[in-house]
Amino acid sequence: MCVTCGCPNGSQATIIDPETEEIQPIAAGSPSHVLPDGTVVVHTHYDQGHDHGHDHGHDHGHNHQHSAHSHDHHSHSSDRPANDSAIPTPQIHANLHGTTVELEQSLLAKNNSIAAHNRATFKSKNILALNLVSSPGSGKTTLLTRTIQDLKGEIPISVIEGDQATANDADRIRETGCPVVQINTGTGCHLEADMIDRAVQTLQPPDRSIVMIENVGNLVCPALFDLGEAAKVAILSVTEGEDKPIKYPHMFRASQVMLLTKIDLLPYVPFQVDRFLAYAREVNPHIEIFSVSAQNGAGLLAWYEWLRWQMRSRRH
Ligand SMILES: Nc1nc2c(ncn2[C@@H]2O[C@H](COP(=O)(O)OP(=O)(O)OP(=O)(O)O)[C@@H](O)[C@H]2O)c(=O)[nH]1
Ligand SMILES: [Zn+2]
Ligand SMILES: [Zn+2]
Ligand SMILES: [Zn+2]
Repeated sequence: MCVTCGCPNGSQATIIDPETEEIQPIAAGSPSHVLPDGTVVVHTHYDQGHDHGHDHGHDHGHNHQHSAHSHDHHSHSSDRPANDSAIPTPQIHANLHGTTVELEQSLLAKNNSIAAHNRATFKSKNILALNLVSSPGSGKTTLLTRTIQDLKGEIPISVIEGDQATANDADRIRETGCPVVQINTGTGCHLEADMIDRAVQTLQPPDRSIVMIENVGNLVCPALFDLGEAAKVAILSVTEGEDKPIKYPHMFRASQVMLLTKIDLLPYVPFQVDRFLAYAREVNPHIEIFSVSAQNGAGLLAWYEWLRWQMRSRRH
């Protein structure tokens, strides 16, 4: 479950290898329970396929029990319709019992430990992993395909594509000849560290390469989840308005780099670059900003220089 928006992500996440067209479920981050003491228990029911009521006997190998836990959800929820079965149970628990804080801590702690494992893997192979975060449609995939083409033969790049559904972006990346896996998060609004772990096992990126992770288009939830990347790279296009950094400060604070994209459209949209830079530095004085157009190539050399410099500083 996403601790920000409460969406029951993870339960339908899949990983797709476009080369083999093999689709596999990603098991972690699945149905979770908040026990009366606030402990969160997360486990997977992939091959169970059953509806997760609380009155079933847990005969499939969990290490927790629900005996102290037989309250009627509906008795608490006078503000909800009686047929609220679509609302995820852990969310109801957290709302009713004020355990949101524990839930957040437990889920993020689990994610962070897998992220640390990913980071160690990347470090041991001198891999630069970048987590591209933005609103939907800011131009992430277009920027990636152009970057891959322009740096071909110089720096090996592979891509982990995150979207709720379809393999469209992975197909676009694959056309450039770049190794790619697609992660479909189903109802989920962001990628999590365990998904990256699985994707890296499939991709097997070479030493001294770049792994670009295109996160699900969403300026809120991906800010919370460390994937083990070296840096989050926020992407904002000039059609979105210059005040996004102050409206979504967490995302811009969590990012070390920002690309202002689609600058070829500046003559046609009311976007004040100076004001945008001031807002961005207000929320994150250290953020590095590159203004680019993946369409006409403006500004891309500075972005490539940054990537080269990051790769050089990784050598040991
Ligand atoms: N004018 C202009 N259009 C661009 C540029 N970059 C991307 N676009 C267009 O913006 C639209 C969205 O681009 P994508 O690359 O699919 O954006 P995305 O961030 O990958 O989208 P999601 O994966 O759906 O979040 C497409 O129509 C692109 O052609 C650019 O630099 N200039
Ligand atoms: Zn969310
Ligand atoms: Zn429960
Ligand atoms: Zn995309």
